[in-house]
Amino acid sequence: MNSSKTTVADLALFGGPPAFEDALHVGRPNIGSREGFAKRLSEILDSRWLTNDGSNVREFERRIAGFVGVEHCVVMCNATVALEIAIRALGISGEVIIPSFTFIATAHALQWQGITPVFCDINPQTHTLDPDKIEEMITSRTSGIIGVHLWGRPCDIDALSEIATRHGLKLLFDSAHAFGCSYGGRMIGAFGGAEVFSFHATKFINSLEGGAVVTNDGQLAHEMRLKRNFGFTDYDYVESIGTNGKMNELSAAMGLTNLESIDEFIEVNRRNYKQYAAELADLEGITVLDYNESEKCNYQYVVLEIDERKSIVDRDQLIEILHLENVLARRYFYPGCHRMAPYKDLYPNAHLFLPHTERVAAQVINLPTGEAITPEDIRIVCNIIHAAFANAGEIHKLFVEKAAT
Ligand code: T4K
Repeated sequence: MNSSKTTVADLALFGGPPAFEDALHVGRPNIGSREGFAKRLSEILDSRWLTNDGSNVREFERRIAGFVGVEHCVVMCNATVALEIAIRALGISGEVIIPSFTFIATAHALQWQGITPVFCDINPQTHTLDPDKIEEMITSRTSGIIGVHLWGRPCDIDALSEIATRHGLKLLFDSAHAFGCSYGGRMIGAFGGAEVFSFHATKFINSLEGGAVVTNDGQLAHEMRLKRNFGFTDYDYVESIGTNGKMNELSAAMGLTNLESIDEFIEVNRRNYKQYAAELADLEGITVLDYNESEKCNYQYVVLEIDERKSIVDRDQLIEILHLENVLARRYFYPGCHRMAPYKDLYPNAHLFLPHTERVAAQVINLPTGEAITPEDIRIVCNIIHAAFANAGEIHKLFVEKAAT
């Protein structure tokens, strides 16, 4: 292990010992009070009520709705199924406009049920749907828009709402990253027809696996509850088509426990983000994506943009350098949904409309954060990046040699 790197020989790329013995992951779960979770777990086992609208699920729904300031919350087994159910309950069909620069689940939730995702470009500054590009993608088959609050940074909700209203389209938000964030002083969750949160293990508030749809539309919430449980309204009466989207009691107990630590998790994420931003501030061509701190932010992603026109080390070289040091930085959401199966074959020309998506997807790196990462870990990660920049000439030569062999 070598936690301070200066010369080229110090880098694992050139045979030096890796900076970390154990891998540093992006997405290490935050874990709240172990005693609190153990107590809830014991109560669940005593009650022998393990799933299907149990008391922890109901309490989790009440807490989320109260926190966000909406009337209804329907928790589900994960956000992908929550998206699928929300899409069906909203009556979305035909074509739906979404960004390609998102996790694949946003697109799959549509395609899975025979709805065509139409990929729209992003604004390269915000990384979210570019409202100026949406209208040219609307056809007679378009029934909705799904905006994604990527990295917890809200879409231009006002512009999207205006376009959706003017064209009579349903507006749904994939808010998987944006629990605890606000837009114009209102919590994310209160916008559009509905919004979907993820509580996957890698999210800053996790319920092991889990998701939720929040809405102020009572009828929509009722339909989603039915669809979450096969369409049952009574023991042997099915009112509509449905699936199994239920959250179990253990997940809800984990979610409730973690929700009690939300302020601490945000504070740790904020501290980590500030440290990365400060330690990488002087590197030409690298930007740590910022948050609008006049709003509430969860700071759950530390996102670097490597501008290939200015940086002396490129994105993929830096990823390889970090991985060899046991820092498992990620390229979320490379290469964009439009370049993944099945979309790359279904819509082979999509890239022609997505120049900003293509460029941003080739520039982004996500660094480890959350409560599993210490200030010393961050110092070491930043030291590796500084050492890579200080030795860029040698690194460049090595990559050229590697490419030639
Ligand atoms: N919409 C958007 C915009 C999303 O980002 C997501 C999910 C969704 C919708 C759908 O939400 P869910 O249906 O998942 O609720 C991860 C997550 O699986 C996914 O939830 C997340 N977004 C996406 C951004 O990241 P992977 O393939 O990177 O996950 P995985 O399981 O490989 O975990 C990443 C790393 O985290 C691992 O390398 C190690 C670490 N890890 C992971 C788990 C599960 C741990 O240390 N402990 C763990 O328990 O997609």
